[in-house]
Amino acid sequence: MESVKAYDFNTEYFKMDEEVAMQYAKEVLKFFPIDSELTCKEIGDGNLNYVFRVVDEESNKSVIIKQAGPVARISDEFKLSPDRNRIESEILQLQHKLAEGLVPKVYKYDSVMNCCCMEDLSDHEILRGALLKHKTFPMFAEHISTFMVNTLLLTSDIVMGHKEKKDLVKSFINPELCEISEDLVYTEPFFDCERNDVFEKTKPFAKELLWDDEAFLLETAKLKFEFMTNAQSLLHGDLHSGSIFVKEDSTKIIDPEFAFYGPAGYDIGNVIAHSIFAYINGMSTMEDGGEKENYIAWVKQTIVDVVDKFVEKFNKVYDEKQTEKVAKYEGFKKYYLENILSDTSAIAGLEIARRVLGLAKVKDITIIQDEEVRYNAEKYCLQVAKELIMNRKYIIAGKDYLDIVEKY
Ligand code: SR1
Ligand code: MG
Repeated sequence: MESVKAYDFNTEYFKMDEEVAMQYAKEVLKFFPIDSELTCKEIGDGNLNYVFRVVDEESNKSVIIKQAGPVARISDEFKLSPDRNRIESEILQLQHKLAEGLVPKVYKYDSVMNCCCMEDLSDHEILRGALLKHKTFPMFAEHISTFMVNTLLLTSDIVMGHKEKKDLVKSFINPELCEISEDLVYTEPFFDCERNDVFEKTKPFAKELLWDDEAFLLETAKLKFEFMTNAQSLLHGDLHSGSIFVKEDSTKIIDPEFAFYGPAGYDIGNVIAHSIFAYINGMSTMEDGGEKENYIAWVKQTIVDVVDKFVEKFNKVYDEKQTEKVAKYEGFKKYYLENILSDTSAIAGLEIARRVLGLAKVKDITIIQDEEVRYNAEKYCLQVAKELIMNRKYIIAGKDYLDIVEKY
C-alpha cells in the first residue's frame, strides 16, 4: 500500500500542490472520507493565486481550494500580503448575504494556509471564455444589476449606520491591491511605460490620442484621486468577465480580493468595459451572418440593460432602504446617482484603455491574430475610452453607451 505523506497544516504556511490540496480537503476540510480516491487539478488562470479543484468521482462531490501565495502569479514583481485571501473569504460571505444566490458558498477560510475553500461552480463557465466562444446569456444583465445594487447601495452611508459602515471600511482596507489598481488602471497606461508591452502598431495612435493630451491626463489624475479617497461603497474591485461564472440561468460572482471601500461606479464601469470588449471581439473576429448579428445584438442590449436596470433597481432600493435623514432631501438621490453614473462612464473608459495599453491585457483583444484587425480594434477601444472619460457627465443611460459603441 502506498504511504501517504503527512503534512502539518496548522503551524506554518507553505504553498500547496495538487497532492497537498487533496490531503487538505480530506484532513482539514473533512470534505471527503479519509480513504476516498480523489483527483485534483490546478485550474487557476487569474493573475494572482492558485486554484485547486478536488473531486471524488465516485460520490461526484467536489470542492475548490483557492490559495494565495506571497507574490502574484503573473510576476514576482508584485509582493502581496496573503491577507487578500482573508478579504476575499469575508467579502464572499458578506456578499452572499447581500446578494443571495449570486456568489459561491464559502466553506472555510484558513489563515495559516492562506486559503479559501468554497463551492465548486464547474457546472458554470467563466464569462470571458464563454464570450470568446460568442455565447449569449439572456439573464446576465438582470443578475449582475441586482448584484451591484445590493452590494454597492446596501454597504453605503445611504443605508448603513455610519459607525457600522466605518467598521467595514477598516476591515477591508486593502492597500496593496489598491496600489495595483492605482498603478495599473490609473497611471501606467497613460505614458509609454516600459513594462506594458503595448502592441507596436498602436503606440503612435496612443501617443497622439492620449499620452500627449494634457487635458485628458488631467481627467485621469482627478479620477485617480476619486478612486483613492471616495469611500462610498464596498466594491468587488475587479468585476471583469474573468471574475464572473455563468450558465444559462445562473450568474455567480467570484474573486473579490480587490474589494475595498471606493467609488460605486468602479464595479459598474468594469462590467460595461468588459461587455464592450465582448462587442469588439465579436465585430473583429466573427464571420458576417446571422450568428454574428444575434451575438452583437445581445451584447449591445446587455450594455443598455446593465445601465438601465442598475438605475431602475437603485431607485427602488434607495427609496425602500434609505436610513440617512439628509438622503431624503429633495434632489439628493438624483445628485448621488448622477455622480455614480459619471464615475461609471469614466471607469469604463479607464478600464478599456488599461486593458489595451496596460500590463494586464484581455484575451478579447490579444487573440485577434490579424495585425491590422487588432490595430483597428485597439484604435476603436482607445477612442471609445477617451469619450467615456471626457464626456462622463453626459453618459448616464444605456442609450448613451450604445451611441458611443456604434459611433466609431
Ligand atoms: C498584478 S494583477 C493584474 C490584474 O489582475 C487582476 O485581475 C486585476 O485586474 C489586476 O489589475
Ligand atoms: Mg481575479
